Amino acid sequence: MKLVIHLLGAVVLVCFAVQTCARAIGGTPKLWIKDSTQKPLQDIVTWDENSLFVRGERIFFFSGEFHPFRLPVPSLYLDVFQKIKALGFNGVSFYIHWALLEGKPGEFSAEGVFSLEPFFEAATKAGIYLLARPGPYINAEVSGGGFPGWLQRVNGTLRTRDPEYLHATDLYAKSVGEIIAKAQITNGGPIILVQPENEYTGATSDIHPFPDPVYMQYVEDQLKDAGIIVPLISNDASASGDNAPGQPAAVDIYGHDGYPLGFDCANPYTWPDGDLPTTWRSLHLQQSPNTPYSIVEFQGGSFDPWGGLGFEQCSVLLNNEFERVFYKNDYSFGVAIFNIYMIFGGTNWGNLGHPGGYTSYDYGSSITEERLVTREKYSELKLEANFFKVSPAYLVAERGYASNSTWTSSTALTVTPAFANSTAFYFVRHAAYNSLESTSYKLNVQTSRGNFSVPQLGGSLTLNGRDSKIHVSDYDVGGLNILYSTAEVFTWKKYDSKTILIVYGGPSETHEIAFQGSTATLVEGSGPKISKKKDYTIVNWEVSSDRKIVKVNSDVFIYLLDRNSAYDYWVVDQALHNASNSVIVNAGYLVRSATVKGNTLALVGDFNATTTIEVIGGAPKSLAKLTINGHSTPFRKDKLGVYTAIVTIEKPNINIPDLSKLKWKYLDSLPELQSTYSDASWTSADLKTTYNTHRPLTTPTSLYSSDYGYHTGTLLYRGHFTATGAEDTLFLWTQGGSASGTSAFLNSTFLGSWAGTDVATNANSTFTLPNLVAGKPYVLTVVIDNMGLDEDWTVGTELMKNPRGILNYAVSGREQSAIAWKLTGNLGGEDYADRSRGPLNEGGTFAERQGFHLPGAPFEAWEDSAGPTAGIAAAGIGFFATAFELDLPAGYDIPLSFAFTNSSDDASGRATAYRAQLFVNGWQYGKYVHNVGPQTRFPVPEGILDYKGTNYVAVSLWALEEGGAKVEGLELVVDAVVETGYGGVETVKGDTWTKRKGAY
Ligand code: IPT
Repeated sequence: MKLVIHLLGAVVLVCFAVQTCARAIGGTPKLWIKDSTQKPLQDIVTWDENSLFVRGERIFFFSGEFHPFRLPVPSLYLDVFQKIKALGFNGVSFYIHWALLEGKPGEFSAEGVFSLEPFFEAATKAGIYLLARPGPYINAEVSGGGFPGWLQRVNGTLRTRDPEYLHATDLYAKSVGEIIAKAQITNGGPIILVQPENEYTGATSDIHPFPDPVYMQYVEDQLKDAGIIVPLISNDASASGDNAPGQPAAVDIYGHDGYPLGFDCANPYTWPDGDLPTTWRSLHLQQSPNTPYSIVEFQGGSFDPWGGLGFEQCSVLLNNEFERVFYKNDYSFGVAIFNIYMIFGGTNWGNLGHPGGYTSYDYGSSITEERLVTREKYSELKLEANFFKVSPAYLVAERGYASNSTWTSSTALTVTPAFANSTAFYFVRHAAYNSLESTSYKLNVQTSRGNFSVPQLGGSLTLNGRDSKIHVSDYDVGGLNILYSTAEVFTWKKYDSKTILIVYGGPSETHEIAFQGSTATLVEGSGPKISKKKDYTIVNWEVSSDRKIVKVNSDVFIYLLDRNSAYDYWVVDQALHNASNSVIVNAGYLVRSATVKGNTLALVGDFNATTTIEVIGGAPKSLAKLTINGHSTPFRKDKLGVYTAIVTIEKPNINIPDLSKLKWKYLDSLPELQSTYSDASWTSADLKTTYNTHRPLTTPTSLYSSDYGYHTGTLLYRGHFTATGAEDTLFLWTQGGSASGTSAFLNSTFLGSWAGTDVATNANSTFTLPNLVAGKPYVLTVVIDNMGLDEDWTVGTELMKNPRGILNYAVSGREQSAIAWKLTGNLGGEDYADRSRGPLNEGGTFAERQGFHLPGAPFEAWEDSAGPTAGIAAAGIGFFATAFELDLPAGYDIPLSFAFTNSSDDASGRATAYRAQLFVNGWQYGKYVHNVGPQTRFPVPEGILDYKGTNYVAVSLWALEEGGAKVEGLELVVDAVVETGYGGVETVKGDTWTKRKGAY
């Protein structure tokens, strides 16, 4: 329970579980002011009170959050987009991380892996619309919440109208605004929405007025001045109505977010009472009745802090059941712009994260950090999104009231109906949303053929524990009226020759569907009761894994599936934004694309096992050729006109090096401890005042690293003094953020360390000094781990300005001013050396300053070593490097990870304190804190690893204890082997090593 409090500020915590948080963080909910509709500035993306329109076509913007900066392999963007599109989504929302693009004030650069155009191109290729969220503040569990470290020097309150702050944002806003503007749909690009700021919702009481309309308007004008004309949408942190149309500094479309189950993955089966939102629809009608109901971030997983429980556990808390209950509740409110945060989390490589998180940003999302689609929540989401793709009535339906008595026979259930002309949707859940009961019920449907209590042919419906269902009545399936269906609709499609409808239910449930067809026969499977009424037919069955197909009239086929089987079905559009000729296939792991050309059908997909493929609909009339991932595949046609083929998987030979058997080289990475080391080139910490307006100095000169341009990674300080002999102890107050550590040395003597804990953001340490000789010069060396800069969620707290470095110090018997300090972080500070990997990737250790983590480093000349498992024998920092070849077979997706062994807790339960950084071809792809955890396995994507070439891997090992430390084990592991139709992952070419001028 220790976890989240310090992450976002206590104010936010109130809201984690309560929907009444509007009052806590946003003040009184704002009411809508009449006549507040804003006019679009272009005519391609428009909206009404129900939904967006793109080129006049009404759409449900169904989207997932995916941050390009958390996957620095541009050739993999399309892979992720295709996996999102395959869910039945049409959108992606993305943040832009300012700190990566303007490392030095006045120098904006979005090149190489930071260039956004490849992201836009891949989205276009996949048929994905984008919602761009450039901040300037983004939160997002990134360093500074997106703010570059140099904002610690701004004399003005962040996220307010203070001119110095506003001015600081100008170059970024203009530059990034123009990049976004070029990619708007009006210019042929994928961007259809832009969000200014992010959750501009919470402030300390001294910020007046709040929300500050002058500030918000400034941010909106920056975007508009850069040429942005697509609608602006907000992301209020609660349904408070801030900046809604009619309010000051209004956006075009009001949106808010919601994380109803919070971020405590410790108890993944606990759904606290009252956590299900119930008032959002009515608040929407008060706050923004003329805009589509928009949830711009809805919980798709959770972050996890240092010392947390790991993301698998978060994926259990926010699992498929969570999606069924909470997302369906959102649909009952008529959500029409819906963004799941995150759909693919990715990786906090290269120090881009904040101190409240570790390297992985898997988030427990539908798509794993390894880009796998194996979690059940991915499949569940596919069932939901596909339903809305074929249910246009949903968007225009009038929302009814939630009731415990009108629509079912059980008061244990709450049903929220929605009506569009005759079509009705019934969103059913347990009244106690977290109930584990299995509740039997009959549903009261109102249809064009009368009112029925269903099922009519016997049995009853069941809502089994944490579940929610969408029943329909008078639902149009290409001209066939479905009078009602208690089974949920996955998809339907009317082809020239036949119509396919696929419905599903949970295991062993009874379901009933009634339709107005004249004949109905069972053409596959067994069991259903079929009963012909006057002018309609009823089918009633018990769900099992044995598929049933009912043929209605001569050309409609209704597939009755169990949910697990439905997971294997894919609806693949052939056109980018048009579902009119989509192909329905039953194909297992993943289908990326389907293309019909003449009599050929080409399928592209991924297979993790030998799979029987069925083309249910959309194949050419007389299929002559079927290709799967480019290979012509034999097929047969069955009596229903379904084409069947088999993809046989042969697991390839995969040769992965045993890292413990490689030749490693070793270099001392704390040469500062040697008497011959010169820090002449280090930065003198000579500022008598700080630029930091948040924390006054308690030292004679500033020791705040950001005052000197060092904002990332390990920091080092050197304190010179001439002894009087009276010195006994050294007191240090150091701050690096959660899980940070500190080690101190006098000359080459180890004084001690603060090993760090998950929650401590700073530490007071007192070290005993050896006897010093009067008149002799000494030097203190202090190493501090900067875990990233804090976020700035609550305006006015200025938490982003929490300094890093030494906050205070004392050498007993001496004035503070007797110590003359120098410091360093990454070489060059804001004039960072490696432009290709950006301003945050490297920190201040010797090996990093020299660039020895980069491929091409002269490591062959270093000492032979058995590698990180050999370790180092005393406190200090060692640097181990090796190189190996990979030659992995083409045609497979083979995600790899570096796994540290951690079973070394000694008998007292105490883990040796050490920290390691993993560099893969120059990219920092892991920060391992052995004594804090939880992450031990670090996925590294293809493209960072060269799967057909030489890979340079380095591990820095900082031992914080007297006796040094050894990495217990380090292995390269294969996370999965998936045959894939996705080709052409290009290895990212980052800068290689050259001797760095002036490196010290
Ligand atoms: C919301 C932020 O908008 C988003 O950037 C991210 O930090 C997310 O939370 C948590 O992962 S803030 C909301 C929890 C109040």
